[in-house]
Amino acid sequence: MTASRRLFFALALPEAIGHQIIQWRAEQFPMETGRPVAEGNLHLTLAFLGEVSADKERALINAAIRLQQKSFNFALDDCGHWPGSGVVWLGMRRAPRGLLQLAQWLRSRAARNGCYQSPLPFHPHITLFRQANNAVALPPGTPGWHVDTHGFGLYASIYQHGRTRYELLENWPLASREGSAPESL
Ligand code: 3AM
Repeated sequence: MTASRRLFFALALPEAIGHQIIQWRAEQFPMETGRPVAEGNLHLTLAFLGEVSADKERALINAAIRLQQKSFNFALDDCGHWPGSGVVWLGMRRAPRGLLQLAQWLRSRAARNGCYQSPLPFHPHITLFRQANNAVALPPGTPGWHVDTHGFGLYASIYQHGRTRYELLENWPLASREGSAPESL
């Protein structure tokens, strides 16, 4: 019997943008802000699934395969601090409908498969720091990175040797938009 794994659905960031975000973070925030998220771990969570058995994981993969959702894009033009959870995040002032639909769909499939879903509204974000428990001076703006999203993935969160790393287990493309430019990332 395979042990359960801690899973979540997420969007990865294009490597070049991840790199720019890390540079910008180093320029804009003092070291003592909190525990910085490693470049390779930057992601936008769509649905957190918790500890999932192998059977449930298969059911969720089979559901994700059938998803019909068009690709979308967004600008990372917002930044904030949630003192309660100690998270400093990068996000967007206006989330595109495609992103909200995708997250809603995955969350409802997760709930149907018995994965507890938080009743809090979905606020799409990329965590930059954790354990940011003191006041944080936020930068006046962000460079507004433009992200084209063409797919999403299922990730396992693995805690090993005092570190968390995320392993991509499966990924799925999103359908191209009518008249959209070919993949540019
Ligand atoms: O990086 P963010 O915050 O977007 O916070 C965790 C991370 O997302 C979130 O799942 C992602 C991968 O670990 N997460 C962890 N535990 C959670 C929980 N109990 C959770 N989200 C909701 N409920």
